[in-house]
Amino acid sequence: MEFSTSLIATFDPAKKIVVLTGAGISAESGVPTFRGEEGLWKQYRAEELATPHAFEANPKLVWEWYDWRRGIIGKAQPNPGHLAIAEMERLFPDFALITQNVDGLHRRAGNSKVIEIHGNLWDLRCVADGRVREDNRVPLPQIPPLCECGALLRPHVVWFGESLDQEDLTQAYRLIEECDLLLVVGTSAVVQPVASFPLMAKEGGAFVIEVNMDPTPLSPRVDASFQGKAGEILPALLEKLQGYWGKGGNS
Ligand code: BV8
Repeated sequence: MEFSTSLIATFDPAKKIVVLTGAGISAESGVPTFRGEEGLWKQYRAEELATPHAFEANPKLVWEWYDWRRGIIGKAQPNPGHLAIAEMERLFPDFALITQNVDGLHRRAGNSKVIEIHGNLWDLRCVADGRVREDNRVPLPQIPPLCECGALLRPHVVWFGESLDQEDLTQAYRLIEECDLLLVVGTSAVVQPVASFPLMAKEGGAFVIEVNMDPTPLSPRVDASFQGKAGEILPALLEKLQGYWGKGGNS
C-alpha cells in the first residue's frame, strides 16, 4: 500500500486530527459487522433487535443477542488496526476518536480520548432509574438481567429510533466541524446522524481519508480512499507517519 508524501504531510501534528470508526475496525478481531453476512444472528438482522420496540416486546430475545455478542467480544483482542489508532493518539497532540462501535475494543487497545457515540455493551442501565453500571460477566448469570430495584436492566447503548447522548453529540459535532483531518475507518456510512459527519468535516475544510474493504457512498466524496483491511492499511500508514513525523516532518 503506497501513501504519497503529500498525504503523509497532511497528518501535521500541529493540526486537529479526528478518527471516526465503525464495525469494520473490529472485523479482524472476529467481531461480526452489522451489515456483513456474518451480521446475522439466528434469523434476525441487527436492525430488528437493536430497537426499543424489540426490547419491549421481548427483552429475553434481545438480551440473548447481546449476551452472544458479549461472549464473542469478551474473547476478542484489539487487532493491529485498533493498535495503530491507539499509537496515533500518542503521536498527535490534538487527536480525538469517535466510534460507533459498542465493543470497547478501542479503549482496550489503549485509546483514552474516545467518544463511544452509540454507547458500550459492557454497561447496563436500569430502565426505571437510569443508573448505569459496568458488568463484564460472560455469560450473564440471568437473562434478562434485573436491577436491585427489581426493574429490567438494558444495554447502555443507543438503539435505532433513540436519540444519541446530547453531550457526546455536541462534543462530536465540535470535533468534526473544527478538525483539519478526518480519518474514516470501517463504516458503511448509512447510520445517521454519524453518517453525515464526514461530509460535515469536508464542508468545514477538513482533508477526509477513508479506509474500507469496499467502496461506500462516501468513497467518491472524500480526498483519499484506501480499499482494503484496516488491520493492514492502518499499521502501514502509521509506519510512514512515524518515519516522517517522528523526525520532525522533514525526512
Ligand atoms: C437518531 C448501537 C434521532 C446498538 C447502533 C426511523 C425511525 C427512527 C430513526 C430513523 C428512522 N429511519 C432512519 C432513522 C435514523 C436511524 C438510521 O440512521 N437508520 C439507518 C438504518 C437508515 N438512526 C437512528 O435511529 C439514530 N438515532 O436518529 O435519533 C431520532 C430519534 C427518534 C426518531 C427519529 C430520529 C440512532 C442510530 C444508532 C443505532 N445504534 N449501534 C448496538 O450496536 O447494539 S448503530 C450500528 O450501526 C452500530 O453502532 C454500527 O457501528 C453502526 C453503523 O454501522 P457500521 O459501523 O458502518 O457497520 P456496517 O456493518 O454497516 O459496515 C461495516 C463496514 O466496514 C462496511 O463498509 C465494510 O465494508 C467495512 N469493513 C468490513 N471489514 C473491514 C471493513 N473495513 C476495513 N477493514 C475491514 N477488515
